[in-house]
Amino acid sequence: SQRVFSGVQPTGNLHLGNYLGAIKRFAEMQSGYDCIYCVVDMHAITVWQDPAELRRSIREVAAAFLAAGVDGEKNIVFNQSQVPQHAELAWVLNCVARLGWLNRMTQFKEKAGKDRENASVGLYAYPNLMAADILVYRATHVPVGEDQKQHLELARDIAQKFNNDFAASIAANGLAEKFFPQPEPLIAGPATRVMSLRDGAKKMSKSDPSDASRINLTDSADQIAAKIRKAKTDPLPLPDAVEELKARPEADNLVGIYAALSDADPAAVLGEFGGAQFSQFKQALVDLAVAKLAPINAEMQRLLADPAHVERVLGDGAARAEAIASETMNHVKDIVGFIRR
Ligand code: AQP
Repeated sequence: SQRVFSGVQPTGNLHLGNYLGAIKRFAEMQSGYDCIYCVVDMHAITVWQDPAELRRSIREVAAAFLAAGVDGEKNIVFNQSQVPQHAELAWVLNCVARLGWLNRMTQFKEKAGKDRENASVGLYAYPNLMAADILVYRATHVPVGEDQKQHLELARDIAQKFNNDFAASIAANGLAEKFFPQPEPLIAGPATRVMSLRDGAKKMSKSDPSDASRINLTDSADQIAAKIRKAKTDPLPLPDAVEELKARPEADNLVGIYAALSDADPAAVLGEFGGAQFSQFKQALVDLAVAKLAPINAEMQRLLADPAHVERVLGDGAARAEAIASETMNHVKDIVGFIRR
């Protein structure tokens, strides 16, 4: 069967990149797949988080999933730390993945910065936990933004090495040869890498110190309008052809955002706005962004007014997630040679 897994970290400032690259697509995939969406709180603590703020953020990400149209009853919405099999499988995968593989991860290098000796061991091992998140459900498809591509490739390598290292034991336990399927990244559409509104060379990110660099899902209509009007652009009018966007990163970004929000492609957007001045295009983008994001924000606030309800959705999702994850983990224990209770 085809199963989707994906996650978002509860690290504050959910933004338009998280929405277009991930959360919007989570909702869209529900029609074709059985879907598991996770608030990855164990990933969040690879960098220190204020405990009260972390709890607030977990509810906020869950509310964003639901407000964007994810059905928490038909599908599974939960937070990672409620399902202990993620950590259990991650340990086994720590022993499968090679140091050399992790040493190549560019996100660790970026996030650890110059003071690498002082980064947490968790930040370094993060991609193994992410592989466990996906593989514990034996998920086949993972919708993510472009920045997660390398981690997905690592998850595929880990799955394959596990299947190879334990091939004889997998067979002896009467299990399918490809015990872990190769999870396929789904990185598609015009907004797989939404860029900062202040710098077309940097990705829009939760941790950018400039709030003007991103549109937060909790921004008011006025804040959205002000940020789009102030977004960096070049002085030329919009081009007619998509190829001409390549050398113009800021224009490319705004056209991509417009395309993703209107479920169109960039060529269609330029068909409408080619030759227009940015002032005109930005006004259209403000109207579109507010029309699409304001209802999501309003629904998030409505959900967050009743934290107990959000926590019930998470708890109920966790119970259903654990039923799947514990089955995989029992097989894994048999495969590696542990004795189970
Ligand atoms: N700019 C982006 N464009 C498209 N997709 C994006 N994603 C993140 N930024 C963009 C996608 O959102 C999902 C959840 O991301 P995450 O919270 O798990 O981790 P992240 O990539 O670390 O998010 P940030 O905002 O970039 O945080 P910081 O500032 O801490 O680095 C993922 O599918 C991701 O691809």
